[in-house]
Amino acid sequence: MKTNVFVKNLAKQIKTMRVRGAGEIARQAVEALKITAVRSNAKATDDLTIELEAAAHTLLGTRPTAVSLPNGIRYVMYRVRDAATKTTDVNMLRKVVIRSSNEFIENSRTAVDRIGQIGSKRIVDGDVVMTHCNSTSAIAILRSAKDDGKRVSAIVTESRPFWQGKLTARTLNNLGIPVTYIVDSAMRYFMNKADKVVVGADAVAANGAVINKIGTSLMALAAHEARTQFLVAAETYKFSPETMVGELVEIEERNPSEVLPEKERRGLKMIKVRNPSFDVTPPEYVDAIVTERGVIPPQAAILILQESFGKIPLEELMEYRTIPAIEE
Ligand code: RUB
Repeated sequence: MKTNVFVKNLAKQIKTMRVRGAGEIARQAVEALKITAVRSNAKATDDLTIELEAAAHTLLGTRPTAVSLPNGIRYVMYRVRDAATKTTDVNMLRKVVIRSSNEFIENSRTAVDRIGQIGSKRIVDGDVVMTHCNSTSAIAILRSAKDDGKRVSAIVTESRPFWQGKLTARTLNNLGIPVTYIVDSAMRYFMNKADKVVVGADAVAANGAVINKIGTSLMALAAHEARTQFLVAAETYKFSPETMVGELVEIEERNPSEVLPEKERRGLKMIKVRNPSFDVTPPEYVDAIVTERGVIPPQAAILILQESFGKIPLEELMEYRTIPAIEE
């Protein structure tokens, strides 16, 4: 079964990071499932299901680390599969896709707002908050704290090689939050100027380990050394169910050209460039995870996972998981 053009285009945008950030990837992937259902000419529920499975497969092959992507797809596809056992009316099934997609997207946006409100309670007037990369949820905390009347300022790292720090700095600037913009390697130098660190997450493992932009674990280490509180802002759909059975979250390794352009590498046969996009921060370095359900210690991640996925059979969970990106 071929994937439709809309899904193919979105897959390309995710791979090339024109669409990026764990929450946004999930929302757009789920929206693409909805559009697939709306535009489909399928006359039978089986045919619509096959089209949706093909779209899901293409989207799961885009980027391997953000667990929000398979979790968003699971949210819709479990409901589709369940409905397909109960109806042969293709329009009914289409409605299930539309309803569940809208529900996921709305819940996701509400979750980010809730994280902002909950996380803001952890920020005190005058706090300097260090952040890394570009996380909607981490920014939501700073925005809420400002809205709550607290004077906050931020230290923002560039987040090379993709420079997501520029997006964060610009957004905070536009919110009227003062920013000190630094190179990644200055994070330890500035750590004792920060009262707190707030970062986002691409995935949270069952043991509370946090997977986020490369450099996050260094920031956690520096925070630990300086006794600076290290907070993670993560919606619960970023918690990885596979890690409950000992699976690891795959760390995406991107094209070396993002680090060193090909023309600069030409002829330098002894140089190999590595470009891991994420790293793993062990739970010992995480003080708390701010979720839309409340603030939890990293050790309680397993409880969130059991609550969210405990009733789903393992083989079903394993069916929708990120797969290595397919080069086209
Ligand atoms: C983005 C990144 C963000 C998380 C959380 O990496 O590491 O911190 O995805 O973002 P990339 P959000 O730019 O490689 O996608 O809170 O917006 O979901």
